Amino acid sequence: MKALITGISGQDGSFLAELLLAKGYEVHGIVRRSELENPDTSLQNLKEVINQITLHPASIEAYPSMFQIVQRVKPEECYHLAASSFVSYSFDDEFSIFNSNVNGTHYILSILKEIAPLCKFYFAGSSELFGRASSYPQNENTPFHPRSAYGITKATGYYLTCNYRDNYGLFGCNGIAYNHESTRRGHEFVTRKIVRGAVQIKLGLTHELVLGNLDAKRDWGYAPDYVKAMWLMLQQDQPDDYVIATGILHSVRECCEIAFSSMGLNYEEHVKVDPKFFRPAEEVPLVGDSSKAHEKLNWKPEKSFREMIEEMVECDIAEISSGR
Ligand code: G4F
Repeated sequence: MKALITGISGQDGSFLAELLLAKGYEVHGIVRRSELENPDTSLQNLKEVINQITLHPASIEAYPSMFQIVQRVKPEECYHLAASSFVSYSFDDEFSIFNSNVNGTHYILSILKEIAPLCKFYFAGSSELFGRASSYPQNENTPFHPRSAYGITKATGYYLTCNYRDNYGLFGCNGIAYNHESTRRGHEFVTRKIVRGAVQIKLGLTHELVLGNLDAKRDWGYAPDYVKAMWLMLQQDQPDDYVIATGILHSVRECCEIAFSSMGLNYEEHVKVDPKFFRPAEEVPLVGDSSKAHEKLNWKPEKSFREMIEEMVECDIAEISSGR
């Protein structure tokens, strides 16, 4: 089986590549040319598997190069994970987010339709589709109400995938994944920011961590559990859309408590709050109901929030202590 992964160097892409290799797949990935030029930093997540995969340099916003890659690889499964993924509530740089997230998705769908119509397609949707949600927990029938540029682009990708499925018979699936984290999470996201800050404080490298709203809550899962769900979706007889979530809310404060206390520290002595990191409050919490994935895919999250944060702490202690 041959798979093509866009965004292979990211958190989800790298875990998915490992999963597919373990299942005997031939794995191809698309990366930016600049990443190939700086492999030690940009391809860090792929270091264990770099010699077992084929990387193709391209920008997902460039139709001709994407066309050539799909023509060359002829994938049987395509996982479209590449996106500009930091949620921008201020609509900063909205045009480039739209360009990569909307055009990139549209180009790939159109190319598959033209030259690989039997290729199964996974689109990385997001809980940000629900945005200002009307009810909770959200499931596949909850109306979308995105309220960020990012959320709007993900809603567009979702509908593009549905349309290629309905109108052209493409095997396209949308995964509506809630927040998922790991030792490979980018430093701008709050779990990694907390873990990294706590470890730096423990090691005496800094003395405080500045965060936004400590009472903000999220449904946080473990990224390796979530990539299993992506693969499972493409193994079904029929394409469909699934919410992937734990169904459990935790606060930013709880994350601080776990990370700091695992190293014998009290977060209250080190964490400061700065309103510049605040976002508009959610009246209805974003928490998912993944019963459909449980029933149809036999999928359920395995690692707990506490176990995940403690794993991230251990990893960052090792990384920072070895100078990485
Ligand atoms: O870690 P975050 O920045 O993730 P966010 O915005 O929920 O988005 C992530 O999950 C989405 C759903 O899967 C994805 F679509 C998206 O691509 C991304 O992966 O923020 C989590 C929460 C928010 O409520 C935020 O307001 O943490 C709160 N928070 C509080 N202080 C902070 C901070 N977030 C960040 N990044 N930095 C802070 O200092």
